[in-house]
Amino acid sequence: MTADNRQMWAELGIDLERHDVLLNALGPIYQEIYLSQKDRPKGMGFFDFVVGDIHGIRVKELRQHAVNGGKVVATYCVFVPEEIVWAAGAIPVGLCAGAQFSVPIAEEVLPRNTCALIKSSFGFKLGRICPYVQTSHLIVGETTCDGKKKMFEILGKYQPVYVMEVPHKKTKLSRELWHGEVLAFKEVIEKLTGNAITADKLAQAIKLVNGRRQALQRLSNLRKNSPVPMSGRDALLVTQVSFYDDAARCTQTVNALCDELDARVSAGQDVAPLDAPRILVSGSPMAIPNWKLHHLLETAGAVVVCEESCIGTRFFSDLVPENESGVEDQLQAIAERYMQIHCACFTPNDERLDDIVRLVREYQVDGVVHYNLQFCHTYANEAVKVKRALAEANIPLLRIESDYSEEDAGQLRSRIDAFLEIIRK
Ligand code: BJ8
Repeated sequence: MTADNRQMWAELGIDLERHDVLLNALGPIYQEIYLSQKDRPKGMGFFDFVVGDIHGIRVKELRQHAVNGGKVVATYCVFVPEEIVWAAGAIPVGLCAGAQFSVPIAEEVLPRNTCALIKSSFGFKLGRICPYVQTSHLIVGETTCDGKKKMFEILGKYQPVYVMEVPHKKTKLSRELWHGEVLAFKEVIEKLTGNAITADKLAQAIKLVNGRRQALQRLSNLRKNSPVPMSGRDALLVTQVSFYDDAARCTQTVNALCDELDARVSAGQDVAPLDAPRILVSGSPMAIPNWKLHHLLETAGAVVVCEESCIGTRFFSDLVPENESGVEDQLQAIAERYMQIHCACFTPNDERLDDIVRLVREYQVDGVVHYNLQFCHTYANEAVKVKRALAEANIPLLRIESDYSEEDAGQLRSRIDAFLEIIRK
């Protein structure tokens, strides 16, 4: 914790006392979950460094961007089309909302029976403990679920918030609505930055974001190998960091990591015994530093090989076509690409069921763990259909509902042990 950083946080209005408690708690947790792993790829060193200075270097870069007249746009959902933000010369940053630390602060205002992701993100603002929130000029919310959309109304009292309307069906009418939302968002960002979004700028931005998606796809594909060349925890961390790191640098570091993993695969180097149960985690996203489930699974002897989630395949699976030439067609292509995200806020959302079964086959998965945050009604209800689909395909399933606290860790561990026992038979 440098004096330099402390001064920056003070200037950003951070509650330094609270913030110290948060950072001091993060170190030992990271040591236990990440640094204690054996035979990690060397390329993970970069991500360890980023987490080690989680509120330092990147925040400085964003502030420098602001000093140079640029804007920072914060988001909470993979539905917000970041290409538009980049194309206007602004920087998008996916806000972390995975810490229990900020939950009690949020509960001073929000109902307790709200999902942890919503409470955590709101608590970071209310408690003034996140320098990314403090650095951002605009927070972009969305109407994906009721809890989020009502929280954004309250958040708007503390910081400028713009909310995009994400439709809840995938009909022609809904797609038209979403297309209109994407057009409106372009105007909002142009007004915020004072920069016009041209076809050239948009083409560059599409390429930039696609490049990062392709790097993450490459990483994900490497996890299809048996033996698997990296742990699920490490893969989760890489995706989490990619939400707020610079996109070009992220593409570079992830590709460098993949080069190393290629060599590991050729050498047959593993991170888990060949007979370790291969797990697909599906459901609610896990914002940084929510590493609980992966840690429990992998310390119980399993290895997580894929996440059907917004910190997994839903984030990077689809690219925006790069062959459109005018702004209008590019925006249409962007809108279409985002409508391929199969979030449980949609009804019906059977494409997600197909995805899960397909991913089980592609990643040689032995069992699925369906994860939903407590009080998340969309994922909890959709789990009923996931259960049916997996039963039909004869794929073992464990349903887990949890929050960010450690209170249920013992109980979860017992359930995970029992599930792995069944898979091993
Ligand atoms: S596209 S998954 S990132 S909305 S867990 S806040 S749904 S009550 S996070 Fe999500 Fe976008 Fe969908 Fe992905 Fe509400 Fe559920 Fe909480 Fe959720």
